[in-house]
Amino acid sequence: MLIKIKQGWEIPESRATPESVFHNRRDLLKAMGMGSLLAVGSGAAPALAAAATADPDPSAGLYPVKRNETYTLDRPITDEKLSTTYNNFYEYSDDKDLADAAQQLKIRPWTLAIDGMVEKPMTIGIDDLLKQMPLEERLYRHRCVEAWSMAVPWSGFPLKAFVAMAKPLSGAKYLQMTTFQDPKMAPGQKSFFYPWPYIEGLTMEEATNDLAFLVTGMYGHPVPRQDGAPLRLVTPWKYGFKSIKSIVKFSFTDKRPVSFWQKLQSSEYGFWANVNPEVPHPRWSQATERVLGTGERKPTLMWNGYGEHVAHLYDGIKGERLFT
Ligand SMILES: Nc1nc2c(c(=O)[nH]1)N[C@H]1C(S)=C(S)[C@@H](COP(=O)(O)O)O[C@H]1N2
Ligand SMILES: [Mo]
Repeated sequence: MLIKIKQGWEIPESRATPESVFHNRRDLLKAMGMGSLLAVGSGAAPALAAAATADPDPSAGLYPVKRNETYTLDRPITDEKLSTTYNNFYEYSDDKDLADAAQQLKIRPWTLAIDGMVEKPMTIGIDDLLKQMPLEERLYRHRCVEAWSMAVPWSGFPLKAFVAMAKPLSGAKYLQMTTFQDPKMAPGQKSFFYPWPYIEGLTMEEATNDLAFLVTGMYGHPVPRQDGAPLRLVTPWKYGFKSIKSIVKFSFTDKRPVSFWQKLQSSEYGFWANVNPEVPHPRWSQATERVLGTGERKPTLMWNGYGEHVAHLYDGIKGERLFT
């Protein structure tokens, strides 16, 4: 068998991911015959079988929901077929083409834990939560740190409505969110290379900003597994990796969370990760973005175009890496 190790300059733009350094390392391990140590990916056949048998989503009857017209786009909505087949979800693959593999994700029963600095820790089932929360649709731009973008009609509810229900104590400064961990239904988690589970965090001011949105649907349907069913975050003024998928735990804390990507590569990924076209990633520019499905490159907007809603959150913060 011929194994070709890709050189950095041979990696096409679509693979200029935050993780391309790690791809190179993986390729090297594979070439050394140590690929089994990595144990990523289940292969296409089992994934397709899982797709055929995935249970239907019991929340389907809730959608479509009424659009909140406050949030408007400067570009067409990305084709649903594209945004649901070009994904980042490392629990399933480090390639974009993971929608079939993600059908292994079992989305019921699905229980959320709320713990840490709250009046009373609790758990709540996703369907009980859906009954209580004010569902609406919002059109948001979605900008990955890899410099591609989409425009998506998400359905869900403001994170601040969830925070109000959770009743955090006044000393809570951050909200830490955690993805499920179960290598049996997420083969990517068999890789010891990544610091599972996926974790993300926001300050309480960010979490209670109007824009922060918990997503349970998209394009008028329940959110598909590959996009983070049954519940994922969307913070459109930040790079996409902040938008943690398939959340199982919300922890209120006075300690700043250290996220998955930060643990892996803190020289490139930090806590804030706000979109700024003038601050390049260490390995590429953030000045423009590839608008998926259009063949077009557009200048990237400061705060991804959401400055009127969020710029003030950062007024008092000096000397921190707000944009990486
Ligand atoms: N649990 C988890 N959440 C995640 C990721 C992931 O690998 N695992 N990838 C992040 C990244 S890098 C991006 S760009 C977005 C992608 O969301 P989408 O596939 O719905 O476009 O999800 C984010 N949330
Ligand atoms: Mo991303």
